[in-house]
Amino acid sequence: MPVKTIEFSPFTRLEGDLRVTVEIEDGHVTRSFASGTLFRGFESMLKGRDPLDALVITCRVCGQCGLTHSAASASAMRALTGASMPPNAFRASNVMLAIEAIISHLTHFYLSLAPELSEIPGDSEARQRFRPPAGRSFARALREREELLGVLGLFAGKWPNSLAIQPGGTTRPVDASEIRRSHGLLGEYVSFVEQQVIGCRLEEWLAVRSAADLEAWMEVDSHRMSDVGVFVRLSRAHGLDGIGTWQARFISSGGWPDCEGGALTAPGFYDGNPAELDQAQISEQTAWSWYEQKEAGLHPFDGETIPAPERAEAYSWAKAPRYAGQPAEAGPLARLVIDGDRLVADLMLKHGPSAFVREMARLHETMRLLKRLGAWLDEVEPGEPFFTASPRPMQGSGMGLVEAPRGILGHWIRVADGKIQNYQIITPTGWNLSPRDSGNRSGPLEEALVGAPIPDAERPVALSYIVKSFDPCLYCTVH
Ligand code: NFE
Repeated sequence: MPVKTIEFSPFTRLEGDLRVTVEIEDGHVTRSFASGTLFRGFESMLKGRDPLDALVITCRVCGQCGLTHSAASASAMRALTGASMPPNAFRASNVMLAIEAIISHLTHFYLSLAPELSEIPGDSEARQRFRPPAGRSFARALREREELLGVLGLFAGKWPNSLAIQPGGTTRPVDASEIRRSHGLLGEYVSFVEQQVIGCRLEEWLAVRSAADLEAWMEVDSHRMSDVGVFVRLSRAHGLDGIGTWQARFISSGGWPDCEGGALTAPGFYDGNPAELDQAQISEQTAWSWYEQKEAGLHPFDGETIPAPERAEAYSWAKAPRYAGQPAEAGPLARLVIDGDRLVADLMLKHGPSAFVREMARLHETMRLLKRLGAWLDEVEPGEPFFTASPRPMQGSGMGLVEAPRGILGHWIRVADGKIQNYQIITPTGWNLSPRDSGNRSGPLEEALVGAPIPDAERPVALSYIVKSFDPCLYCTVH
């Protein structure tokens, strides 16, 4: 059989400019290439500026995860100056970052993945629920976002492009009545999730701890007829549990840190076994990217962003992040595997890191975060400080690692004489949609696509499910 090449671009307009090219032989993908096709140059525009400008500029890298960029930038500057945040700032940041993740996860589900499921021929249930704009689940999910955005309004002042997160803490202290109001709004949102998304109480969902528990959960009518229930049924019927796997190497910086040095999810690197994360092992390569090439990968403190659009062998504006020279996957699946979450670990054992398990991890994490949000709200102490004045960053370097909705996000800053000398950003989708490196190793998505069944090149649904399971954001990736 001859090799057939198909190319998709733009893939989704929701999350930036992505082109995916696959070669198909005997109805299966044999090679794939993921390209970020739009360069913007955030790292270049930061050079020479006041370090605090980075807070204002980097939160605009993306409309979906801007608070997380602020948090990474603020954390890098704290590392540089030795500043600290009061306990309330940890709690308030976690409230904001958790809401950003929940909104991102469910927006992805309802605006990106579910519309794809609604196109499955002959499934009227999926169509009536998920097809935009009139699908009943789709329409309600969009409306209900307002409740959580209301809590963000109280904690962040506005969203997106909020400046609430600063090196010294958060700039919008909340009082007791605002916390009560936040509980009310959160309660409304949780009711929606319990009624429509999972068809049961959050606690009941969180008691699902294995693939066998999930089977039992699916036996109950209200569960099976919830949006997650319908997703599980469709995934099984249409093979999402058997596509999109790869070697399963994961990275996480640990998400939602507390003031005692712990975090809601543990940091680590997983390559069959969990290991400690050593940030010194992170580098970026540009062998196949439209940038000037350095032989070895550069650690981001020494990273360079010098566009070289004339390089004929290159195919992406994304660089290739590597951990100890290896590609690694970021995101809810990575976080929960590294954290030892029982449901996700068991699903991985049964189905591998497939499109189904990747999406299940995202939905499961949404429930975990919703449950934790109420506790963080209770831990905020009105009247206590949210902010400590911190020195201006004048000299030195700092790194901020944060878990964004799509996984590990790093900002690295070097400052001399009060001006930014170098600023480098590595985003989660940068890890996931990495192009090849100098050893010709593909990134996680490129590997996950190999082997995908494409019986009909006019309708390559498997390809779409696999790409979407990574919830890619190309705005972030290329920045
Ligand atoms: Ni543009 Fe982002 C998240 C970051 S993606 S959404 O999550 O950083 O890589």
